[in-house]
Amino acid sequence: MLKKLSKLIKLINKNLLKYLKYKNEFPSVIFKAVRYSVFAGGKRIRPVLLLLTSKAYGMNIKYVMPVACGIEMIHTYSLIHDDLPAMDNDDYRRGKLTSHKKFGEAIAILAGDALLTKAFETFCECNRFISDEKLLKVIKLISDASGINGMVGGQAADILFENKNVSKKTLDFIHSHKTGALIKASILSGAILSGADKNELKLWDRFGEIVGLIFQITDDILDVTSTTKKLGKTAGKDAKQKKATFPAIYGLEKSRKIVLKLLLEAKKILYKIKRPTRDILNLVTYIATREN
Ligand code: GRG
Repeated sequence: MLKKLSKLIKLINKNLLKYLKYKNEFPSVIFKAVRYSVFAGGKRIRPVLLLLTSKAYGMNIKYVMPVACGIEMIHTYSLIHDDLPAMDNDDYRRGKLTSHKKFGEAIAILAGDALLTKAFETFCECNRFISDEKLLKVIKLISDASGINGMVGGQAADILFENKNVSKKTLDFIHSHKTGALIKASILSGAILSGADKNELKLWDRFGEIVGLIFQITDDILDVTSTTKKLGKTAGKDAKQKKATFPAIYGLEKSRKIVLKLLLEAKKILYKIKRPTRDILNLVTYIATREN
C-alpha cells in the first residue's frame, strides 16, 4: 500500500527537506540531528492521511502541504523525546540509532524542541492559499491534540501507569491521547482546510478516532508478534515495561477482533461521507494489517 502511495510520500519528503534546510546552518550538529530523525524512514501515515482527506474534497494538495509536513515534524519530535533515557530509553527508531544515541541527550532534546517549533512556523506557510479562519482553527486543533490535552497528557499517563494494573478506561485514555489525538487531528485538519461541512466534520471526527485506535491496537499487537528487525524499533518492550496495551488487557485474539470491528465501522463512515475515499480506506486497511 505504501508503495502505491510512494509518489505522495516522495512529495511530502521533498517538502520536508525544503522546510528543514537553512541558509546558515550553525551550529551544524543541531540541523543534522533534526534531518537525521525526520529522514530516518518514517511511514508518513499522518501527513498522508491529511492529504488524502483533502483530496477527497478536490483540494490541491500543494495548498495544505505545509500543515501535512508540520504534523510529521510534531510526530518526529514526539518520537525523539519518547526514546530518551528519561522516557522509553530506546536505542533504535526507524531502523536507526535513536537521536540521543547518535548525537547525545542534549542535542536530541533540542532537536525535538526545534521540530516542534518549526512545525508551527511551517503551518503559517499556507496562509497564501487557505483562509486565516480555517488555518487558525486547524492550528488550535493541532496544538490541542499534541499538547497537555492530547499527546503530552497521554504520554504522561503512559509513564505514570507503567508497572501498574490499568483499567480499560485508563487504557482508552492513554491510547486516545498518546497516539490517537494526532492521527485524528491529521484527518480533521485535512477536512477543515478543504471545506468539509459541520455534518461531515462530525463523521470525520469519529472516523479519526477509529483510525487512531486501529493504529494503536495494531502497534500493540505488533510489539508482541513482530521482530525488532521488522519494526525498526525494539520489539517486546511493552510487556517488559508492563505497559498498558490491548493484548495485555484483552489478549491477542480479542485485540485482533476489535481491529476488524473498527475497520468495518470505518468503512461505514466513509460510505456515509459520500466522497471519493477509496485511497483512504485502502490506507486504513493497510494500517490495520501492516507489519511494521
Ligand atoms: C514525548 C510528548 C511525547 C510524546 C510521545 C508518540 C509518542 C508520544 C510516543 C511513541 C511511543 C510509541 C512507539 C507509541 C506507539 C505508537 C507510535 C506513535 C508508533 C510510531 O508511529 P509510526 O509507526 O512511526 O507512524 P513512523 O516511524 O512510521 O513515523
